[in-house]
Amino acid sequence: MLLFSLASWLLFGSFALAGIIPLQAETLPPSRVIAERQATSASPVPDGQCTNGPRTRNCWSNGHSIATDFDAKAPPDGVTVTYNFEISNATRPNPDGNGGSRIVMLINGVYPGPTIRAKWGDTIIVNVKNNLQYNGTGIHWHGIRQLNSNQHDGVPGVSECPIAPGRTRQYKFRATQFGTTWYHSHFSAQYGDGVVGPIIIDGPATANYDEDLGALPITDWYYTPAFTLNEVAQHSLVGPPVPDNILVNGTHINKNGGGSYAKMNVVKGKKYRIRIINTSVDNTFSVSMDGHPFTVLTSDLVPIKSFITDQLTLTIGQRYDVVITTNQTVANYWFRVSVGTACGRNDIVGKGVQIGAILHYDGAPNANPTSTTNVVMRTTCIDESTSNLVPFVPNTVPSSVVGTTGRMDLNHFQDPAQDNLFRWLIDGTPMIVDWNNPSLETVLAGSSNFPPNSNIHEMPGDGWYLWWIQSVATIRLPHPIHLHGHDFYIVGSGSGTWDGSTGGLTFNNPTRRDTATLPPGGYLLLAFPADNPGMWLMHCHIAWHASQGLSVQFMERRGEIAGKIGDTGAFKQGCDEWDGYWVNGNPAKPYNQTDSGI
Ligand SMILES: *[C@@H]1O[C@H](CO)[C@@H](O)[C@H](O)[C@H]1NC(C)=O
Ligand SMILES: *[C@@H]1O[C@H](CO)[C@@H](O)[C@H](O)[C@H]1NC(C)=O
Ligand SMILES: *[C@@H]1O[C@H](CO)[C@@H](O)[C@H](O)[C@H]1NC(C)=O
Ligand SMILES: *[C@@H]1O[C@H](CO)[C@@H](O)[C@H](O)[C@H]1NC(C)=O
Ligand SMILES: *[C@@H]1O[C@H](CO)[C@@H](O)[C@H](O)[C@H]1NC(C)=O
Ligand SMILES: *[C@@H]1O[C@H](CO)[C@@H](O)[C@H](O)[C@H]1NC(C)=O
Ligand SMILES: [Cu+2]
Repeated sequence: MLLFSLASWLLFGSFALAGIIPLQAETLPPSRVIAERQATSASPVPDGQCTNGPRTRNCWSNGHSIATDFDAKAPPDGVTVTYNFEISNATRPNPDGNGGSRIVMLINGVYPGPTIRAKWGDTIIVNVKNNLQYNGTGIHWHGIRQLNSNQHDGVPGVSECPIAPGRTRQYKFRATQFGTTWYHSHFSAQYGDGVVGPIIIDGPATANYDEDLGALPITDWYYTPAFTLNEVAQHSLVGPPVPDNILVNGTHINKNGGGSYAKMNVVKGKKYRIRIINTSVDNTFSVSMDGHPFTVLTSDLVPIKSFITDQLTLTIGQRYDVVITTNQTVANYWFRVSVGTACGRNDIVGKGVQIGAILHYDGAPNANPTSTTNVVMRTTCIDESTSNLVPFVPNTVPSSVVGTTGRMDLNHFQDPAQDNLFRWLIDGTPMIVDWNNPSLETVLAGSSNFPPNSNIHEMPGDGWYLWWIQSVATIRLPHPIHLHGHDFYIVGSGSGTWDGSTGGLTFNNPTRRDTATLPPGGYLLLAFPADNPGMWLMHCHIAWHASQGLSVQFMERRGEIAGKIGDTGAFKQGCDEWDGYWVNGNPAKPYNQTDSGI
């Protein structure tokens, strides 16, 4: 208690006496709390016992709290949570009520897919059955660390063979971090057809709230199936097709005014947590809530020192958990969404309809809001400033990592001889996986004979690595870069070419997350330690760009991978099933692999 001032002692005296330190983001700087509660690897002091509640969200249980260094300390003991997914195609009306319908691919018949909910430390099992007639599948648990469980990362052609039609695969992994994330198919463009849903891992938080409204996935929506559009995108001279609309939590109005907005129901005088996820295929969004500034708690699965803002920009794959205070007049308020038109388009823009959702106070009429705002909604596609995204538990990247920088040049190529086939290139090659020969299979066989276009980068040692992604492309677009198996630390980013100097780079507690945007025509410097043996993908999360090859894979501590995976029976069975189903270029089959496969 030494570090508490007299004022906070008086304010929170009774809690403090009971050994509980409530965290009030507005009044108590998080830095103080961290001094009080932090457990570091250097000093593994167990956190005090306290119970998580509306006014003590920084607490968790059994010696774990928001200040626990989740890299250094094992997560709490948990239980096993099991979900069963069946993926089927179906013909459904468009969720924005535009009168049309289309073929979709759904998990258990719902869109977005079922929310997976577990607690920090739990083991999650998901049995995935592929009921699709012709497609393989594979589910990736975005942002989940998969520590020593590479074979459950769900990337066809990298960590598994796709799940063949009629077959079931069991994924099993531990929730070593907490917060909000999502899962999606990693089989070609399949998630754009509906195979996507939220994941919530309950844990402590850096600000208090009364109630959790749950996940709010925001996506672009197309009236045409993703596989059809993917072919268009791969041969387009004018860039990818324009999305027809956006959906907030699976619903929206259409440009003619039909359909309905998502509604968040609240009562006056409370604090609510909302978990915003960008599950787009192509669009970046900015979001704002009239009269209700956001207290931001996390960026991706990393708790941050909470800050207040009236607007957030999310590129694909990114998440922000926010708290709003319902301290306004009982009424309806717009949750506004703007599209990042600096990097993409959406047909709903400029049609005279409000884009977004509704915050509905109990007691207000059932009507559209009339609220207004002074916030000028962004149309840019750049990340939130890293100066706002300060991890709650600090980490330091050793500056010596600059000595081992690995450069990757990003470019593109369009081939007139192949019907203008468009490919994104890393160091001259697009990454194209071979579904029948996932790179993990090659490693397990003790071979280095990877298929061409594998774009493998080796991380042999157990230290830190710095990866320098440099755009040398004439098409200058932002790319949301996502890494599997790790969070990365954003040591630097900027426009133009990095000059190799360390001036302006951040080594002391840099922003840590799993998705960050490469600025148009610029560079991104990402550091992470090689502490998770496996084959891990790093790719652009714009689905079209991933299909067009914008990806690499890290081969991390190759010699230890087999030992971490242990029993390879399920892995081998999955490949036997797939090999029995799929031969690319088999004239007897209705479809071929035409893209990167991821
Ligand atoms: C499922 O997809 C196949 C192939 O695209 C199609 O022929 C069939 O009609 C679809 N089934 C439903 C229920 O939409
Ligand atoms: C997957 O299914 C879609 C829709 O039926 C089809 O267009 C695509 O070619 C299929 N892809 C593969 C590789 O089977
Ligand atoms: C989104 O919809 C789901 C399912 O209906 C619901 O549980 C959740 O609370 C909604 N999210 C928000 C933020 O309202
Ligand atoms: C999602 O990300 C994409 C691309 O990064 C972006 O264009 C879109 O505006 C984002 N959507 C939201 C709601 O932030
Ligand atoms: C409402 O709560 C926000 C914090 O979320 C605060 O910034 C604002 O001053 C409050 N407004 C009123 C009228 O109390
Ligand atoms: C798949 O590729 C093979 C070999 O190139 C070709 O004969 C066949 O027609 C293709 N099938 C489809 C559906 O495009
Ligand atoms: Cu991209």
